[in-house]
Amino acid sequence: MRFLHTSDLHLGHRLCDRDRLDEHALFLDWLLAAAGEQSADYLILAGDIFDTSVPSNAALRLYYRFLAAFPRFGIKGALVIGGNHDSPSALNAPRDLLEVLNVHVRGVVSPDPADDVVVIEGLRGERVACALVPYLRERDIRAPKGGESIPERDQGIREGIRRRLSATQEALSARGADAALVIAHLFTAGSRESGGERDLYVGNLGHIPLSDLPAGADYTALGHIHRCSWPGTGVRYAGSPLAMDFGDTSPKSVTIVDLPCPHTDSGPGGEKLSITEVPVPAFRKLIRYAGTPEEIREAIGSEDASAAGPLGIWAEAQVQLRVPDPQVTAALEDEFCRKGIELLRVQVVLQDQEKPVSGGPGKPLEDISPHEMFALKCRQRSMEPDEALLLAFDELLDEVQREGGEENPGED
Ligand SMILES: [Mn+2]
Repeated sequence: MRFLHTSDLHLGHRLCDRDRLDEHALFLDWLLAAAGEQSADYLILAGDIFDTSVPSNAALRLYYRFLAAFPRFGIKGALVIGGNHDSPSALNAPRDLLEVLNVHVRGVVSPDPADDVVVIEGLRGERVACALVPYLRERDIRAPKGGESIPERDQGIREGIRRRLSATQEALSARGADAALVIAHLFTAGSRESGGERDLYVGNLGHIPLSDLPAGADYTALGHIHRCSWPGTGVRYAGSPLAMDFGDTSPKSVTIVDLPCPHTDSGPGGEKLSITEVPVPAFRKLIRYAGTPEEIREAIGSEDASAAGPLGIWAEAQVQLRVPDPQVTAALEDEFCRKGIELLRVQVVLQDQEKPVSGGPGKPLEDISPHEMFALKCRQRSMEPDEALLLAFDELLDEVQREGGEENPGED
């Protein structure tokens, strides 16, 4: 059976307060066509469907329009889970309705792990058991305990996740299908993250050793990490299909998976698991220009905005100056504009101090999101925040906001 695996769509995402709906609409159209061309049976959306827990109506409309178009492209259905950015209850709300369209959704884990295993059938009668494991929050996996130290709590969370994933494994084997698939939104220790950096993530709810993932899965489709990567055999992050920030230069793709179904399959992929990448075109280029004003001018001089893609270029400039120059932002904005490049953010770094002194072109403090501010503060300390650190920050922020009941009262 053939799947198209993607994740971290972040529909409704805004960059420097500019909405990216046009980009997402082009991407979803492209995704439908790509799935059709590749003859994918099912789509896997491994979490972070939306960027916020209260997506705009425009973002919701994109999502539903996309799901409703499946029959026109020969797509049989989809497997959708909630990520840390999604509201578990909002994603789950249309669950029964979407079931009619063969779209299986889990915004939050069900009390019984067996209820999160869906068996889908292929044309040749092959049966694939799919375990849907949405992002696990502490309340999903254990009862809160008072008076715990931070390491005790961390330990408790890890054990809770381990228990849940092992129950998922049991539920999968109990189904006795021809093949098994796990879809999860979590942060697992890949080879690059092992070692010293690990301590960085203590307290991170999603940090899970590979050995805790259900071992009986023929393929584990992950979401959460925005760079396409494969921490283990048959375990894969498809990565986000669009760059999420100016610093994200990793190549973007969606993953095609041919899952062998030993008793029945003579179709594509044959007896072996086969994984291929389909590159996602850049509908809009995001570019970070860093250097002195002269260096930046030179770099944009060779840029051809008209060849960049249907939506052109959005740029960020990190300008190095020896002495403060109040005119520099306006002057650069002018030059970018003449090149047809939209300059969304200017950061000035005074070379002696190595500290950016502004958050954006005339941007008031309240327009800077906590995520942006954290990244800005890291850079002020000459540390480029990597994705793992930003994810950990987002999770902590999410936790703090939920505990404080600041966002979405009544959200569960
Ligand atoms: Mn994400």
